[in-house]
Amino acid sequence: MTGRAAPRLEHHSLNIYENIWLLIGLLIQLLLFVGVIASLVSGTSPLLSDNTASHNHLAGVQSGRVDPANLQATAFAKPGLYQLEDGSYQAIVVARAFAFDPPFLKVPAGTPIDFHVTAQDVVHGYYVYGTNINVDLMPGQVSSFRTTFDTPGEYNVICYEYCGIGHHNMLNKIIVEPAGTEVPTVDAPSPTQETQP
Ligand SMILES: [Cu+2]
Repeated sequence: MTGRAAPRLEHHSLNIYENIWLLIGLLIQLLLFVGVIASLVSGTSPLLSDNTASHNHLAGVQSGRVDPANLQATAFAKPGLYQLEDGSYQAIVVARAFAFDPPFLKVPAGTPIDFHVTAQDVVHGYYVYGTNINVDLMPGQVSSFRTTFDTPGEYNVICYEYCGIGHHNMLNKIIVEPAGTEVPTVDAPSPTQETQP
């Protein structure tokens, strides 16, 4: 008696496997398509949203970009914490080799704060230790996010992108004061107001 050949799959069952495989591929494509559309509609796509974190227009910022060589003419001329007319807070931060400006930031707890951070010279990072805030800073690109510190205390900020010989010294602090404490703000026109050059 001769050994039986391994059972061969019928032609029609092969077809079924192919169809299942094709269906998986189509589902992945559909998911990607829906994801892209949802991202466009919700405005989470960073290239298409124009500083939507605060829905405020920052002076000198066009499509999320500033001229890093001329920050003096933009909202980044005077970094620090601002309180806007509606009472909300806005933090303006500039990173340059090898320091952050302002050197530390005092903010109140329990209040949403709109951060707008940019780099002046090379790529830096803005990582607030112990939180999920970790933002890449490209020269001239404005990184915006809104956050609320619930727990008062000191939060260390470190540059998270190697930026040169002084990178390890690029430290900063966010001091979160108990809710209701008055914090110093920049005594200057709000950076959301257009300034005449
Ligand atoms: Cu660095």
